[in-house]
Amino acid sequence: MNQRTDEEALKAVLSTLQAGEPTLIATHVNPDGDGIGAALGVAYALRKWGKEAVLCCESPIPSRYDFLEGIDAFHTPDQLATQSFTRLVTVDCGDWARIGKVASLYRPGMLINIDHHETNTQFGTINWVRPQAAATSEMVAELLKEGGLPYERGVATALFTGISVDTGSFHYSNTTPQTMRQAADLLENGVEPDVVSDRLFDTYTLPQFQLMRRAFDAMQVELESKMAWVAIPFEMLSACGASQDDVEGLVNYARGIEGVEVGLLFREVGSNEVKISLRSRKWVNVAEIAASFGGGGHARAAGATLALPLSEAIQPVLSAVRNKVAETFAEKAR
Ligand SMILES: [Mn+2]
Repeated sequence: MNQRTDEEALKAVLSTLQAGEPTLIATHVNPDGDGIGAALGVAYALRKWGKEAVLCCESPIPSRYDFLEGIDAFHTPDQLATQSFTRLVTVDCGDWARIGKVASLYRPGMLINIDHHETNTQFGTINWVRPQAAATSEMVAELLKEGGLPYERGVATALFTGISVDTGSFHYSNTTPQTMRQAADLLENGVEPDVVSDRLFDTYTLPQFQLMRRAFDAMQVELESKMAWVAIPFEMLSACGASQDDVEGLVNYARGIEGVEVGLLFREVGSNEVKISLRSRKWVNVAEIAASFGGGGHARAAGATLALPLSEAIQPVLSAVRNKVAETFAEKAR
């Protein structure tokens, strides 16, 4: 496969989207604001060009994104089971497995992979992968501009939401001048930043609050290994009436403790399935740790899924993190 430059990839995505129909647009399982915002952005572009766009995600869309225009257009693969598509756009998916059951709707034809994960496996027919982008939504915002489309308030809000989520409200090191310029462009088109941040960062449900209480209590801090971690068994969720989605932000509190370099969260999702989320403060490349367990992500935020019971998943991951922290700081001291 020929390697396109970033600009060539953007142009190829643009001309391919404008040419064909209908197109299935998918984001990853357990979707986040970036995948959702980027998907809504691509759907908006296709509709503006008079093309049919169908949105799909294996998991339900978390209710906190209800305020986004067009959010009801997301289908589950089951709802589309009688259909198939030869054109597919994946957004914010580092590898093919991330779209989960949506894959069953695709008959190989044209696969456009738009993503910003450094670990992206280039699984598309056209791969537009830009690791230096803070968010896939940032890339899609550029795609719209390049395609000559206006940022209507609804789509601007969706894309701003995506950028906001992946930068932790413009906190993280991935926030570049380009990110800010792109966000500013969106703000000029009617985005209400207070509404977005209230929904994303400053509101939690009562079950979510109960879960935070318990998770904080269970958090283990190992300052010698510059790590804090917590395991969320099923029972903890059900006791609080919380959902899997409510677990998402907890790992940031682990990393937030002074002296901690890596925050780590284990989440039991099945009797033989554990998700791990990793966050680092400044030095440790957690994407490498995640990759060693079959996952991926970014240097400061990554994750993986382990086919093990919770009790067996914890020790190997803790060892890997301890080793990586020790190695990173030994190198740094050299
Ligand atoms: Mn993203």
